[in-house]
Amino acid sequence: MRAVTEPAFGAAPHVGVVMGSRSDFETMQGALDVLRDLGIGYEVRVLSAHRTPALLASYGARAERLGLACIIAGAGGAAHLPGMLAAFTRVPVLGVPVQSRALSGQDSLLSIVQMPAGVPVATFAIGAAGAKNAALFAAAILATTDEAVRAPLEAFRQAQTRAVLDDPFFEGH
Ligand code: RP5
Repeated sequence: MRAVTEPAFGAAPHVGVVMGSRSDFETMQGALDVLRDLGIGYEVRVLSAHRTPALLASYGARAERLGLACIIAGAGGAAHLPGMLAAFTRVPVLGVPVQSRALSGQDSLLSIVQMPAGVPVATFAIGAAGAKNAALFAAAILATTDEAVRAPLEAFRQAQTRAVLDDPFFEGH
């Protein structure tokens, strides 16, 4: 298994970021940016439920030993990656439906969200918003036990609120 273009960030990876294809990278970059901004360690891999099923199985089986607190898994089309990973590990899987060309990501969303009872995948919005929110959700999980994550996450939320309140756009309208 090898990283795509991003090296592992931070001393020990805490979040696994995986995607079904190199073509998903542009979408998943949003998750990496959020994790980096919050100082959260991560590792990046391409794993395909269909093209590299054995690799997916071995990654899932080793997820706990790798020290992953959760796995953000993005895939498009017949997006079986998050669900299959969830079948192989007890580490929480956060699924990101990548926007497909043919069906605008509706296929990805339905493939990821409609899991059978017993094998949960937390499912996020289609595309860029989903990737960013999956990373923020991963941060929220880590923040329950790690002050080093809680503080920057809180700062992000406060800055986001301030940006809305301080927006001068409507002044004079
Ligand atoms: C899925 O098929 C991937 O997650 C990707 O979104 C989609 C298309 O993959 P490529 O044909 O671009 O490699 O498995």
